[in-house]
Amino acid sequence: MKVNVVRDVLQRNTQIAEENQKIFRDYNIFVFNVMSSPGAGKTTFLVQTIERIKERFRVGVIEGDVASQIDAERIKATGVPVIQVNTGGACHLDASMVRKALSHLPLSELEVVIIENVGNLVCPAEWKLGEDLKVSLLSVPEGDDKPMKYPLMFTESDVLIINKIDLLPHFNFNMDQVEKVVKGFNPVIDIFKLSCTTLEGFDAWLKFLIPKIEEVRK
Ligand SMILES: Nc1nc2c(ncn2[C@@H]2O[C@H](COP(=O)(O)OP(=O)(O)O)[C@@H](O)[C@H]2O)c(=O)[nH]1
Ligand SMILES: [Mg+2]
Repeated sequence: MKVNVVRDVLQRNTQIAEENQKIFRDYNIFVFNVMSSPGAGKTTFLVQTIERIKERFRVGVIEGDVASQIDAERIKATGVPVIQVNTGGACHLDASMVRKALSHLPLSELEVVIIENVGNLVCPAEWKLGEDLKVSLLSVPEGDDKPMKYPLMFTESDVLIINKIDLLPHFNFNMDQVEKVVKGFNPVIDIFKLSCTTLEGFDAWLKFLIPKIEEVRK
């Protein structure tokens, strides 16, 4: 009855995620969960986003990783509170890990919580955390076939960031095809093409994000 056990675990996770969502609403905190394969640029994307919104909103971060404090240290350098969650092998964060991390964040002082999920293009897609927005990153060097090979991540996400567009001249990456395939799975997904290094395209992401945070603050 292995299949049923997996289903029950996911159902229990969804319950805890709904409770997390209630906590976020009680505190008027906007939450987004950033997912991608390792190295697509999640931490760099978080740092660049935080640097551009931290004067306007009070931000906290939950960093998910199998091991180490490396990413938490990078986030700490921006000056915002960060909690590192080490999953000890699990390939994704689940809602109860997020709940535990919340007890270490100063929720009454925050307006935004950003969650960096464990680097993996498969597992995190299935696990709700209670977030308002699921953001997936795909970077140019990973290849334009990834949405076709790992469709769930792209069907579950509200936003797709196509990162490292500064590297387009060096890779055979068919942008039109990626957009067409992803919109085919998920017609309502918002797609932003940007570089976290040159910051080309970054403003469009911020113009999308800031009103979403303000909406929850009302
Ligand atoms: N050229 C280029 N490199 C990037 C960009 N974004 C991130 N990187 C680099 O990609 C590597 C992995 O980034 P990181 O943020 O650690 O990815 P994560 O594992 O998804 O958190 C680092 O060497 C970053 O400097 C980008 O837009 N362009
Ligand atoms: Mg990272």
